[in-house]
Amino acid sequence: MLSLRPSQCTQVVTNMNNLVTFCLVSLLYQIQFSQSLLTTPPLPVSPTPSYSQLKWQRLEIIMFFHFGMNTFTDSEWGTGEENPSIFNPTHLDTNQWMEAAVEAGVSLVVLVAKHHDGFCLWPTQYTDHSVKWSPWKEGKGDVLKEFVDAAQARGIDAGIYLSPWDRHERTYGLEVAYNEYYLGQLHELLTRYGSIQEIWFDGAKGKNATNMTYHFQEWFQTVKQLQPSINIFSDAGPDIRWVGDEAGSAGSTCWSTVNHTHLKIGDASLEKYLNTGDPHGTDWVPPECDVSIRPGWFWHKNEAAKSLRQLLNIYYRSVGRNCVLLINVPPNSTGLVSEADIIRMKELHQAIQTIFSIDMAKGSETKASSQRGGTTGSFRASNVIDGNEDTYWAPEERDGGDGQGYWIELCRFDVNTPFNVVRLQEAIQMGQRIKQYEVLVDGIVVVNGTTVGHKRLHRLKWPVFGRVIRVWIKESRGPPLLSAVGLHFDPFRKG
Ligand code: FUL
Repeated sequence: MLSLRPSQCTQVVTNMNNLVTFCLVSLLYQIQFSQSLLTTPPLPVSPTPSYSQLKWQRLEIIMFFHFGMNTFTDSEWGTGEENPSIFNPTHLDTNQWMEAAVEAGVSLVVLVAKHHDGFCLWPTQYTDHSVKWSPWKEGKGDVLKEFVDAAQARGIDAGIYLSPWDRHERTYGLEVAYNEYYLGQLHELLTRYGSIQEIWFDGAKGKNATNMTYHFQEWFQTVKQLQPSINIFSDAGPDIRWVGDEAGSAGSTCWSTVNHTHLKIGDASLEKYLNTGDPHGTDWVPPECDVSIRPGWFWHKNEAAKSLRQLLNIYYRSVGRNCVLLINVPPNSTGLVSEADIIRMKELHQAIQTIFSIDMAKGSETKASSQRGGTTGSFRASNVIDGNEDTYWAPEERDGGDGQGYWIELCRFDVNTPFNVVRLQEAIQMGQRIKQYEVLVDGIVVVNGTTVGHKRLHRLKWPVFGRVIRVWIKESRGPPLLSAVGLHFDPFRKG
């Protein structure tokens, strides 16, 4: 008789006889199953993401380009009094910028078309404070057009940042006139350059800035009329929210949901709320973590890129906490991205691939507290290791009713390969549900977590050699739906 300890896998086919029996039984089962009806999917738990939000979330890393007057004046916030004659990038090459994006495996790039100093990188018809009045290409250039064309040539989507705070524009402070001015610029940006996938409304404003009421609702309405599939970013969404800091770090509890009525653009007291979201939130407004590869947002001669180690930490605290990471790589005053920054982005991409291309959960035997539709149905436990984000494990509705929660277990055949990263992913198309969980390896708790969302990465202090991995979901909004459980080895992790 074969006796198995709990930490051993239970389904081992040892000889030919067993194999033949197994095949026959599965064939009979399949015949019977093919005649039965398919189990329906569970109901989603509201709120849920839109198509554009879901597409954006799966990008995971996107890129920001801060380039403009500040690049030439060595500042971060210009005064608005700079002369357009200063803007003269002798080697501007947006194709080279896109190399940085390609090397980083990024497929959405966002350009700062106008920063707080009001200087416009496209030849707007509403002010003379633009590239049209600069020596660059004798005033015939359009940085935004070159940016969008270079992106498109590589299948990369484009986004735009247009600062509401404008220190140059003389109508700033006049409610109707400035709101109309801003709307006029939005029209230019969203009708001249093809499809734009993201737009940034920055709430930043100097302490002594002129008082001004922005008509955000009218602006947002116009944006959606002109670009229906765009995602609008601001402190308050409506599609993407600011994460509440500029360090690229989300809360270790991070909900994609918030209560829209609690939010106000430019209100610094909301930073904590934005950082963690709201389990009772009525609106799906996931966070984006913006951070610069260098200390400043704009290029400065004496600044250098963050180390790979720092960037990896940022990755774990952003993408690994249910966010999209928006990383800024600022072109220099010649109009090129520094080679060192391109190399660093490439290193980051390669490091992420090194860590996550091998999944030690693959091939495990799976079981769960229950499986909606049974072990061969569409919601079986093995969906968490099939490499497909669209399939997921769903427990039975009645499961979890005993107050013990829900669990799923992976039994690894190869215990000689250690892992030090646990990856969990929820099927967020059905709503974000998980509130509290533990991960146990051979009965020992190695992770205590709260939210999961699109992706939750846990870096363990030490490599672990274990056979049975249990994800035990203790609290959730309805039955938890897991689309992935991954086990990886991070060689960059010291410990
Ligand atoms: C902030 C701005 O003030 C910074 O200059 C930068 O553009 C950053 C992304 O947003 O609010």
